[in-house]
Amino acid sequence: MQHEAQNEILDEILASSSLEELQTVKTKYLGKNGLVTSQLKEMGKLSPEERKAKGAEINALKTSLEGAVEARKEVLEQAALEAKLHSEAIDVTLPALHFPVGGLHIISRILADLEGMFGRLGYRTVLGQEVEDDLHNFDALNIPWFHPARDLWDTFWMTDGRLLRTHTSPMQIRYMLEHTAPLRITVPGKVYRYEATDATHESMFHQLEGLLVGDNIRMSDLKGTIAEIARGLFGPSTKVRFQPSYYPFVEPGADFSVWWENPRGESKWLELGGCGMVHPSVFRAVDDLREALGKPRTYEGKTGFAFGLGAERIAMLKYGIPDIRYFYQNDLKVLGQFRGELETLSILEAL
Ligand code: YSA
Repeated sequence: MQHEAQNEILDEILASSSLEELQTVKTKYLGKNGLVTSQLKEMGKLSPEERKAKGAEINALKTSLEGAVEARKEVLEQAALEAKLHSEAIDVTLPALHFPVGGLHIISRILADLEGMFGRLGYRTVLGQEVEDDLHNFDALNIPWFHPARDLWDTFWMTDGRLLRTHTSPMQIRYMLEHTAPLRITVPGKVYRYEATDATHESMFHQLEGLLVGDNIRMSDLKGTIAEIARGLFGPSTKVRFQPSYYPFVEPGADFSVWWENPRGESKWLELGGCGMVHPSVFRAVDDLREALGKPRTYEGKTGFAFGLGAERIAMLKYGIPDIRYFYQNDLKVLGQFRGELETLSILEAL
């Protein structure tokens, strides 16, 4: 082959700009049907002397082309590697991506705090059901169907006669049906009221019920417990006030409030919940139901106290939140200010 033609092939090899292109050129000249191979096939027609000379010439061409292909391959592979490294380079000076991190809702945190405080006083957390019946939500709590006190709890009734619990108190009955005294429980959870919403009232909110039953339990035990929890929530100098109040399932009954001062200089008594000494009629109703279930009557002669706290009211008080509706409008600008660490407390699984 003439020198010029050989140089042209070498130029073609050098001009290939990718490994694929190089492979095409290689096949064209060195492949099975390539130029070099076809020249080798032609050699059969030559005389022995010519064959020798031609053979040497073709082999030299072949070696030179193979060398050039190999050299070009190395160059292209290196370039491909560099391009890949470049494209994958990490620029550590770029601003970091922002991944928003979630947190516990403020009400979940209040309930978790309460669970911790009552837990240290020996209370066990139990969960009730949100869909309740007349018997547990009202009748067994000394609120028969004709009792005017039913008006205190505007109720969402379901078409099958059941209702959305209006308070966490039905769990008092359910727990006493299954357990005997002495007992101390708290029941956190959602409750529902068919009422118009305003700055301090929602139609769905959270309560924490408490029940302690034993022997010789007195009103002073109740007052001490509530005062202890209020100070745990709002600080050691918190003032707590009890005022007589009426709940059919306690006698005597009371509402309790804490003295609330905010940075704007406003201050007032803010009601947190209701409480009282468990009414003997409630113990009697529980014993009647236990008897009907074939269980011994064990509550006659027992004494105990119960209370129900509003979790939203506590959060409003603690953080100076002026309107209860902020909690469930899900505005992250509001809720994000109260984000807490994730805790694995049993009540959180149910909320
Ligand atoms: C009373 C005596 C006991 O021995 C045991 C429990 C109770 C509490 C009773 N079951 C009850 O539900 N009382 S209550 O209707 O006055 O509600 C208790 C607390 O829930 C209130 O003090 C208030 O803090 C909160 N609350 C009531 N209605 C609310 C509300 N919070 C937000 N929105 C509403 N609509």
